[in-house]
Amino acid sequence: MKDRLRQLAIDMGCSGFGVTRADEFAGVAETLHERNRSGRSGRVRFTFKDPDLAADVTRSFPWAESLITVSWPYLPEAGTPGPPDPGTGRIARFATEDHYVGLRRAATALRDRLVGAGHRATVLVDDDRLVDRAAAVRAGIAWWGKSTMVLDPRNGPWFLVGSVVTDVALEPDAPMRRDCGTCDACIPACPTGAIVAPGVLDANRCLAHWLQTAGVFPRELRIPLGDRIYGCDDCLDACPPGSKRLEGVRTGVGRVDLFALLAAGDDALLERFDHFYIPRRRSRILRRNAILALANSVAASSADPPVRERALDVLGNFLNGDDEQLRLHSAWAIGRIDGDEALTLLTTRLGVEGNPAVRAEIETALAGLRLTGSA
Ligand code: B12
Ligand code: SF4
Ligand code: SF4
Repeated sequence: MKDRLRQLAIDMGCSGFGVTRADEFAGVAETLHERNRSGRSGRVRFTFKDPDLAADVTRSFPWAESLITVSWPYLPEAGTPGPPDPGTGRIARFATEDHYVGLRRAATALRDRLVGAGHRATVLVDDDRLVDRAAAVRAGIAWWGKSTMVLDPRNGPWFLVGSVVTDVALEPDAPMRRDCGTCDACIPACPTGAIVAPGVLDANRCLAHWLQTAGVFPRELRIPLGDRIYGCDDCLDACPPGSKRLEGVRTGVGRVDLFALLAAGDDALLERFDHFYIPRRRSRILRRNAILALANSVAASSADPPVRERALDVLGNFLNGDDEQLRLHSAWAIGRIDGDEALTLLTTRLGVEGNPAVRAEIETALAGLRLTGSA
């Protein structure tokens, strides 16, 4: 049966297939608890919500005997974003489209095959009840990289992971006998120093974490954010085992017109980016990200004056809008673009702004403009 399941997974497009016993993952609950205690789990919850549950599938599925784990490569389809034209933003490759669709379809086919043969089986993909990467490592389809990504020799880190938990006792595979060796390229490649030690991520410094988290985007991460609006690939781009996979990918995929994004209404926005994980489907998070990315994209380039003016126009509307959080981020963004018009926008708003946090942001932006000589 295992061979037939493997063949089905490969036929459906999976690149890796492995089996592990459904026993508790040693050390994983402790790591999750530690990340919660130290605050390194950041604000996302998922598996961190209940570490003991996430580290042991038998707590959720007392009948579980085996975990079948598959990997789903998303290059070359995911592409590469192409030149950073002013006024455009970029989406990390895992989210240029819903690459989970194929993975879920393959995992569902495995489940259906098991259920059809009279067994119990449930698909677990990005589920709070399983640490996907721990399953991939123990099922022998990947090794744990220092970036905390799991890697395989063919795809490097460029794949998603999913599992099927079942009551069939399948022959387990041996874990892969590989590791990163002396490489540590991902650690200095991270623009914010979020990989604080090999295999240890501080989510509070990770751009991918903040791009899907509500609230005020940390000031010290706003410039390193660059033109990203969702996800970050820097530690993956730097990873030598993945470099072959990056050759010949389509370009221009994942570039987004930020002006169009910021002009879109809530429904259009959430529909277009339906596959993003956005807490409580708040379009405000996407707009916040786009405001910061627009400022960085315009400020970092030799943008034509009309593009700068257009950006300041759009940001000025948000600065004078109803949403105090978008006002706050726009104040920073306008200060980042700089120039006389930026100064006028900020000074005028300060005259009427009632929210203390927004006022403070405007004052900081104005102080920055004075330092650069705009005032
Ligand atoms: C929470 C989460 C996030 C959070 C936190 C990430 C993190 N590192 O924990 C944020 C939002 C930051 C995030 C970002 C991304 N994510 Co995410 N995320 C998850 C989620 C939901 C849970 C992850 C989890 O439980 N982490 C728990 C902690 C404890 O795991 P850990 O840090 O890896 O801990 C282990 C290692 O440290 C290792 N270890 C300990 N000591 C040492 C020492 C050495 C030397 C080494 C090598 C290892 C090692 O053991 C620990 C476990 O015991 C999973 C889906 C799922 N349900 O599993 C997807 C998942 C991990 N994400 C995924 C992806 C694609 C991403 C991004 C690449 C997306 C992007 N382009 O922006 C980034 C990558 C950032 C990064 N460097 O990890 C994929 C990863 C696929 C892969 N090939 O690894 C997953 C598996 C989703 C999926 N189903 O495919 N993610
Ligand atoms: S996803 Fe980006 S910010 Fe997060 S650890 Fe990797 S390189 Fe650093
Ligand atoms: S960049 Fe090097 S150290 Fe980091 S995950 Fe890839 S192979 Fe491992």
